[in-house]
Amino acid sequence: MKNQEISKIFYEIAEYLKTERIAFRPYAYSKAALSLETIEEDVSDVYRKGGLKALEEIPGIGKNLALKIEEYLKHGKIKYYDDLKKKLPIKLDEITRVEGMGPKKAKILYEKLKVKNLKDLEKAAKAKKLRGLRGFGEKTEKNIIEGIAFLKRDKGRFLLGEIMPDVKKIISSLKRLKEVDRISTAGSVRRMKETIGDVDILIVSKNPSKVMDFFVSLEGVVKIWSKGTTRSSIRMRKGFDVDLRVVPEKSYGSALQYFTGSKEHNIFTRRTAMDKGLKLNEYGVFKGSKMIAGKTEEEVYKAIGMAWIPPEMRENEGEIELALKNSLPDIIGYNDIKGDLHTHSDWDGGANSIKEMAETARSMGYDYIGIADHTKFLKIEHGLDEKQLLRQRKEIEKLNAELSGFRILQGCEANILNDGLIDIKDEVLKKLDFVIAGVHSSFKMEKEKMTERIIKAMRNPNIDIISHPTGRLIQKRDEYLIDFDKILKAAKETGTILEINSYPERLDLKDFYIRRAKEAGVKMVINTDSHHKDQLKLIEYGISQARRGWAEKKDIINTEPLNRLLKNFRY
Ligand code: DGT
Ligand code: CA
Ligand code: CA
Repeated sequence: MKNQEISKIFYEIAEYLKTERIAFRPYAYSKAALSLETIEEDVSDVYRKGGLKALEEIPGIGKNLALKIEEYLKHGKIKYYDDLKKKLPIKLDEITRVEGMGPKKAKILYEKLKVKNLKDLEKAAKAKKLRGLRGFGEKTEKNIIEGIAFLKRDKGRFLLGEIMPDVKKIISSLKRLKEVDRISTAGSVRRMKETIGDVDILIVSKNPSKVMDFFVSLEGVVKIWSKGTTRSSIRMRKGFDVDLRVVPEKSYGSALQYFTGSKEHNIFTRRTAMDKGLKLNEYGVFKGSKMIAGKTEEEVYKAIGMAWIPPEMRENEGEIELALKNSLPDIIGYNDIKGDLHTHSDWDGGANSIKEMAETARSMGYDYIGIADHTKFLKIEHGLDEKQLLRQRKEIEKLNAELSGFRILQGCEANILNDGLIDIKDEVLKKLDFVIAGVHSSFKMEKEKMTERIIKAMRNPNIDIISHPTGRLIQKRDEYLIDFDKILKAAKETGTILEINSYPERLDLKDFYIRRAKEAGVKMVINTDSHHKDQLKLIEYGISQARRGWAEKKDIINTEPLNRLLKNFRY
């Protein structure tokens, strides 16, 4: 699909333009890039069917950008982009992946030190050559070195949300083969882990060589590591590997159990089987030489004396003990969410109007949506001030009057300032249906101060939800320092709800904290933080994270119908 290629170029153009002093153009490009990345249709098809006009109908794409897309579809390149690259011949996307390294800084480093890529940057920072340059101090230099180390640490792993759409496509093409009798993902993908080393797929087939021929010739395969009748392994263009195994029908359940892992979970299940005088491996459960189970996972778990365990829980965190007592928690299901409370509209520069966001939410079967645009402290995000919020309130009331059986709620995502105060006046916050507050600045505070800052916000009775409570960006930025127990205690006292943000690089709260919140009796909400209507579907990753954190339906407020949901909000 060309969408990803063009989107990547647009993102890069935005970065290049940010090195210059042009106010709005970079923003237009990144908005268009986001739009291309998230729409379902292939732009080539859109263009083939409706030409330039149809391209212009894609949200965020105007005349000028439509022409650039056309140019790429016709000639495989965009001259404007090539010219920008010639002017500044550096690996801008690589360099700006380092937390704290923006495009402007990258340009300065190229001009002063000829830094062209990550390697040059690391060398220069370690040689202490950055300090003293405009905008660089000893601290920035240290942050850059840390940022580079961070990038290296997770090398070779991919964000779940980054590759899941590809995995789904691969599975559905394989499913269409008549030679495929059964198919499932296994490994970390099936456990919905936040990052993935490689993708594992299991198949039952009477004609494995046909399946393997098809598998290694899938669209997007750039390398075939191995090809056999029971196992093949390929690399996809995005850089990740896929392992396909064909297993006998009678062992499908035990193979699935084995290859789903985790390894730690498997070690414990195998030991449990041994304690009962049984043998468990990828071929089945055996009593002596007699196979007593293997066809389905349910019968495998049953044979070793435990309840079937949802894959997201298989991390050897105590789930096996509970399964043995048949007292696993009844974790939230993928269809339990009734509405998304953290979405952005075009009022703060999101890609879609409030109405479009609401229509999409409704088409997903939701009962409500919360519009929670950024507020004024965040100038780069076009944050709304008090007046705009009140105007938006009117628009939402008007839209609601035309709707029945669905409700748009007005919230906002206000900023928790350094001193714990909120950047919007209380009398306006009071008028909204609910208020989200989050930390969007000064991430490097001391633990105690950061904890106090957030707790102070929680004590403001207008604040209902804390967004992405730990601030981490997977593979990019560590969480900020907080005393999570204190945060939980304050949340419990004040009735503040903690968010599970579904954005693939956030997944914040993460599984470990979700379990602690649940144990402390603190309520949570699963939100997407969508800036585009097509991102509403990211909810799947928030739900999987909640499942990994053993959250039940009753722990998550947006599983409740509207009337009950509203009771969670204080004002
Ligand atoms: P990843 O790929 O790093 O994200 O993580 P996984 O869990 O997908 O690991 P992977 O692909 O190496 O192996 C898939 C599953 O196969 C793993 O979750 C459990 C099982 N497995 C692999 N190697 C071993 C092993 O040495 N012992 C046991 N008990 N299980 C294994
Ligand atoms: Ca794997
Ligand atoms: Ca594997």
